[in-house]
Amino acid sequence: MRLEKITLREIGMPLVTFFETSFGRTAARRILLAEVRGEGACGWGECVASENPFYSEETTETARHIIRDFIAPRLLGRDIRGADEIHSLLDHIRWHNMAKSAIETAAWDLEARLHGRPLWRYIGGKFEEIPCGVSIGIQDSVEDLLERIQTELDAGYQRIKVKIKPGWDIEVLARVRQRFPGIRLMADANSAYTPADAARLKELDRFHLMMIEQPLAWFDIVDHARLQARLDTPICLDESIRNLRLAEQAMELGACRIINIKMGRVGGIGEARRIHDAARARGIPVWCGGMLESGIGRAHNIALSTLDNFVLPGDVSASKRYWKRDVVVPPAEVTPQGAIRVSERPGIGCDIDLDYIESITVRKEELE
Ligand code: OSB
Ligand code: MG
Repeated sequence: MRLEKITLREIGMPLVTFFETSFGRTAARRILLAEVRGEGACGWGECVASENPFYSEETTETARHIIRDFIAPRLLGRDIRGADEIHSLLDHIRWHNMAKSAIETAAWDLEARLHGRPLWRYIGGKFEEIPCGVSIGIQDSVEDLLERIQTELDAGYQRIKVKIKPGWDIEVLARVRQRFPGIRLMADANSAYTPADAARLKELDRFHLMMIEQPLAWFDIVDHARLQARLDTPICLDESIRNLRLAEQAMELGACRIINIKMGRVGGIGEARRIHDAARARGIPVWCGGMLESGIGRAHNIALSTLDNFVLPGDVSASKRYWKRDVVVPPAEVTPQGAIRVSERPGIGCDIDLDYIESITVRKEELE
């Protein structure tokens, strides 16, 4: 397969409602989309980097720079065996996994389309329907949070994730549990705690959470292992899992009992699948995280979630929770039972609404 052209478009999209984590509030996204052309067809990928370097060091802007100046020159015009080779071809570039993933996932879409097969089948997926959960940000009041949870439960979502941070944790979870005693509930701290908070985190055991996600530092594995030894609640790692080796180390040290896989964070579908396989071999379940994606990144997340160790509901939810109008047709839709049914169409399984994308594009670059 030969990649002939990469078109980068940065689009601006306001969120339907703001999203707040322990590191800040987002009201609108600046999303970098990658269109990769080769062998007479096109594939699409999304860069999940945020506008700011608060979740990871990458931003929409650094990703554009890395793709334009390092990734595109390395890949364009080169004969490659397929998308699966891209990860190793980019190995000399340290980190910048989200920039790499934007191009690698687009190449997977292209390759699946060239074979006339849905991406999820092409990568070896099994589930035709994926279970969906939602991630609910920090709200202005606990009342607002309880109302949001009720809305999502009414929509059918199978598990609720709430964001926590010191001061928005024990009391909040106590009220959530009081109102919703039996729901599948989990909490994501996005690295808001330190090992000195271990006693406070231990108190969360009484809420019978499915897991607590990334309580400690984003670069840390050892302290998570120490914390996991003290907690009954399973720890799920998100930010700390940046490649296969780190995932293996986390599992070997007992730093987590569950892994959140985000293809953007690990550099693409190839590495995401390797982590998935390594976790399965150790009996560690995984689920697919979200990064407030447009329909393109969402479609990739759906495809990844069909691999057979994605046994827990992920953060892949309906487009309409994020966008008034999505960039793909049809947008991601969730059944009243809280599931997304996969598409049998080639590639990521939906049409790209190019007219709409062009209308919200604030910057475009064509690399050949
Ligand atoms: O930690 O999973 C996270 C959004 C942006 C950055 C990090 C995270 C999140 C979410 C939202 O939790 C998941 C989604 O609904 O897309
Ligand atoms: Mg997280």
